[in-house]
Amino acid sequence: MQVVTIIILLFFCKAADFRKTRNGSSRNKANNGQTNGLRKASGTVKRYTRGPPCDIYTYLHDKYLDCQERKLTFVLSDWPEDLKHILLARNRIRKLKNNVFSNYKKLRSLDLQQNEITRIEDQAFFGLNKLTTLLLQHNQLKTLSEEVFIYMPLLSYLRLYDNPWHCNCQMETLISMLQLPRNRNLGNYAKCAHPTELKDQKLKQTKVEQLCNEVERLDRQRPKPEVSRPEFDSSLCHIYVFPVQTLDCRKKDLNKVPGNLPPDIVKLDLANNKIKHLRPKEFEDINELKVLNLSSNGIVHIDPAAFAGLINLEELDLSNNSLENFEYGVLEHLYFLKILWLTENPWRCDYNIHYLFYWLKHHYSVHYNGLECRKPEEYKGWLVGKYVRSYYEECPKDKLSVFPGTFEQDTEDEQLERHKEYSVQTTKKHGVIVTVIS
Ligand SMILES: *[C@@H]1O[C@H](CO)[C@@H](O)[C@H](O)[C@H]1NC(C)=O
Ligand SMILES: *[C@@H]1O[C@H](CO)[C@@H](O)[C@H](O)[C@H]1NC(C)=O
Ligand SMILES: CC(=O)N[C@H]1CO[C@H](CO)[C@@H](O)[C@@H]1O
Repeated sequence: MQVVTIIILLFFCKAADFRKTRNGSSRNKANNGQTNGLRKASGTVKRYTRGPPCDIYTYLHDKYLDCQERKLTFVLSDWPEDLKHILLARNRIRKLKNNVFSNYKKLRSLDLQQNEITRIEDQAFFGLNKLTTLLLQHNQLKTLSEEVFIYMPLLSYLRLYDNPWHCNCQMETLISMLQLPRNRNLGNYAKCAHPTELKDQKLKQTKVEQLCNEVERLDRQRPKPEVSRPEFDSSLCHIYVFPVQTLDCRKKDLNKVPGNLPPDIVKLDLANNKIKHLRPKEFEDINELKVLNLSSNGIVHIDPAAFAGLINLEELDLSNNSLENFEYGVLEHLYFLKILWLTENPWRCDYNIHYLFYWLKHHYSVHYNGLECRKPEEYKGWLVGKYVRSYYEECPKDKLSVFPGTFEQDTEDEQLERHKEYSVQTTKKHGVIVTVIS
C-alpha cells in the first residue's frame, strides 16, 4: 500500500521538477532527460489569468495547479475546485488561515515548501478529506498542534524538516502523533531548533517527557476552570469501583453528556439516554476511559472532535443509534481502539460512508460489527465494503488515484471483513474479560 503511494508521489515530484526546469530556474538539476518526456505526455497547459499567472494542466487524468515562484503572499480561493495537486512552493506565504483550502475537496497533494509560513490556524486544512501528501518543509514554523491534522484522515506523507521547531510543551501532541507506529511517513527528519539542550534532536526521537518542565506540567494538571458546563450531579449515576472504576448513567433521560465527569473512570455507560448530538471535546478530561457505551441514544451526529482526549479508549459501543455515516475525523483520536459496535444504525451507502470504511480498513486491528447499508433502497442489506468496491468498479480509472493501494486484494478484503465481524461476536461472548482489563 505504501509502495503505491510512494510511486504516485514520485510521479508528482517529477512533474514538479518538470515545472521547475521549464521555468529555467531549476534548483534541482537532475532528471532532465525524463522531464522532457513528461512534458510531451502532459495534456493541456493553460494560463490562468486572474491574479498572478499560474499554470493549470492535466497530467495522467489529474488536474494540477502550478503556482510556484509567483511571489504569492496568500492562498487564493478562486482556483478551479477540481484540482488534485496544488504546487505553491517558493512563494512568500506567511500564514494559513482557517478554511483556506476548503474549496479544494478533491485535493490529494499540497506543496507549500519554501515559503515563509510562521503560523497555521487550527482549521486551515479543513475539507482536505482526500489529501495524502503535504509538504511543509523549509518554512518558519516553530510550533504546531496535532489539531491541524484531524481534517486530513488519509494523510500518509508529511514533510516538516527545516523549520525552526521549538520543542516545548505546546508540541507535545504533535510529537506524540508523529511517534505512533502507523505514522511512519509523517514528519521524518524534522529536528528541534530550541531549546539548546534538544537542538538537532529529531522530533520522532524526542521523548515526550522532555518537552514539558515541572512548572508547565503542574500547570497543565491543575483542573481547568469550568465555564459553561453544568455541574455533574453524581447522585444521578452510580459509581462502582469494582472490578474497574465505572460510572453507570444508564436510562437517566440525559440529553447531553454530563460535564465534570470524574477524571479517573475507566468505564462510562451512557446507554439508553436521549443524547442526539455529540459535541466537540465531550470526553476531554477523562483520559483513563477504556470503555464507552453510547448505545440506544438516537445519536444523529458526532462532531469530528467529540472523542478528542480519549486516547486510551478500547471499546466504543454506538449500536442502536440513528447514524448514517461518520464525518471525516471522528475516529482520529482513538489510537488504541479495539472494538467498535456499529449495529442497528441506518448506515447510508453513499460517498460519505467512505471515511468510516477506509478508516476501519487502514486500522485493521480494530474489530467492528454491523456495518451494513440500510439506505438507499438499492444497497439495502449489502456490506458497506461491497458497496464501496462497486462504487469504484463503476469508475475504474479512479481506483488507484483516490485511495492508492487499496484495491489489489478484493477477495482478501471480503474475508477480512467477515473475519472481523466474527471476531467481535467472539469478544462479546467474553465480554467480562474485556471489562476486567484495566
Ligand atoms: C452497552 O449497553 C447495552 C445496553 O445496556 C448493552 O446491551 C451492551 O452490551 C453494552 N455494550 C458494551 C460494550 O458493554
Ligand atoms: C434501541 O433504541 C431505542 C431508543 O432509541 C429503544 O427504544 C430500543 O429499546 C433500543 N433497542 C434495543 C434492542 O436496545
Ligand atoms: C517562463 C517563466 O515563467 N519564467 C519565470 C521563472 O521564474 C523567474 C523567477 O521567479 C521569473 O522571473 C520568470 O519570469
